[in-house]
Amino acid sequence: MNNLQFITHQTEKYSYVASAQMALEGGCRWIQLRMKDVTEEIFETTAAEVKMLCRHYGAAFIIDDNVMLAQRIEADGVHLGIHDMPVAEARKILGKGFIIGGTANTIDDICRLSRQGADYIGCGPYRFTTTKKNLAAILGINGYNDIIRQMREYGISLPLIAIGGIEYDDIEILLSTGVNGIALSSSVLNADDPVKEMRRIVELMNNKQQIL
Ligand code: TZP
Ligand code: MG
Repeated sequence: MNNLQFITHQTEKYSYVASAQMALEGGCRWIQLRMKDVTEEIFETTAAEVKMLCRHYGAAFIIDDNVMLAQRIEADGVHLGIHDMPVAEARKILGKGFIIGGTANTIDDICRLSRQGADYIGCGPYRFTTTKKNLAAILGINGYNDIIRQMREYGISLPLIAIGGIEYDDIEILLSTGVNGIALSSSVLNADDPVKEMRRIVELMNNKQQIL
């Protein structure tokens, strides 16, 4: 795994699977399958398809929200939001062999995720995005600076990736705050050529420190 996570999304132009395919083709090696408002059956069929793609490209494959599905189809891990199953409970079910990520917006969220044994933290949103409904408070660069400082004070060294409305031109300044990586979706999918845009981002991230 590495320091760049692509979050699948369905757009007018692309299906969930197509979005993952383009990200992989562009060199991303960490995919989170995020599907909202779909049946368990569709989630599972799509997950099986995206898992095969990830295996083909040698990419890590994690599933949003659904711990039992991640276990059933032998994904590499799961990403859990604030209203999903607690990380500690997911860890009991999945054991140490699965990657478990958790969402945070505040230092309190990060302390909780750290205590519960998360492997990484997705922290955001950096700025407004329409990809996710019910966004938490926007952090901006100052928000990440504060959170990274507080993590150091508390001695928490979990890898933290920034998320939410991130574009290519944001990456350098975001990394300068001390965050370890980024997760993104729409800046790639809205580009004229998503594969090319992902390739550009991958090249930038490959020169940076890798996590996990
Ligand atoms: N959580 C906070 S923002 C977000 C998630 C899942 C979506 C990020 O996608 P985008 O399109 O890069 O803003
Ligand atoms: Mg969730």
